[in-house]
Amino acid sequence: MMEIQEIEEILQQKQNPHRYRHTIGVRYTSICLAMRYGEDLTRASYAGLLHDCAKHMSNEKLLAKCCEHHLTVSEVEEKNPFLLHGRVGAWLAEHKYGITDPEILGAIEWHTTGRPDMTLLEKIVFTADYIEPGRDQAPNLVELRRLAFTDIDQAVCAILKQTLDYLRDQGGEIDPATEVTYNYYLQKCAENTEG
Ligand code: DGI
Ligand code: FE
Ligand code: FE
Repeated sequence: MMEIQEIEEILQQKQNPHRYRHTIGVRYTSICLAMRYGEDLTRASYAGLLHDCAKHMSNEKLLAKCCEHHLTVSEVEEKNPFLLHGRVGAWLAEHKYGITDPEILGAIEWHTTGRPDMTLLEKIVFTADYIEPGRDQAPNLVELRRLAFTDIDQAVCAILKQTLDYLRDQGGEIDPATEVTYNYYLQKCAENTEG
């Protein structure tokens, strides 16, 4: 596994200053959530730092990487290849940055759509990506940031709802993974409040 500092130097070269600041924001927000929920801080640090390590790639390059390395591409992903930056990022994390921990790789792979029954680390990176301090566009950030440190399942659910609302409003094509994940966490949170 490559040292954190070495990965930081590589990503700073590859990413524009805005994206790199987001990357560092997600790294530290993931660490904070790991402190809150009892996840390993080093794993959170690597997963947060590497989550967008394929974000600088063009749509063509993402599709080419998937083809080259035999990574799955769904119909929706073929039409919206930016959705693949998590899967390609997980591949890079393993083969270029030497990450072997499957949970770190999963947190990178699933950070955009989420997936039902995420691991704690996956929920941490998914949430940190949305609430890191540099984010300022999404609605309800004050409430979401509070919720993230109160009940992470509810935070995941609220983030997915806002993402789906945003996509419907903008006419973005909804990946079934996003919808399935939302329904899963909606039901999970309803069960919890029923006691
Ligand atoms: O890579 P980042 O910009 O930091 O964040 P991200 O990986 O969560 O990607 C954010 C974008 O992904 C945001 O514009 C919403 C979009 N997204 C999430 N789920 C879906 C989606 N876009 C489409 N078309 N369909 C989805 O299901
Ligand atoms: Fe991303
Ligand atoms: Fe991100």
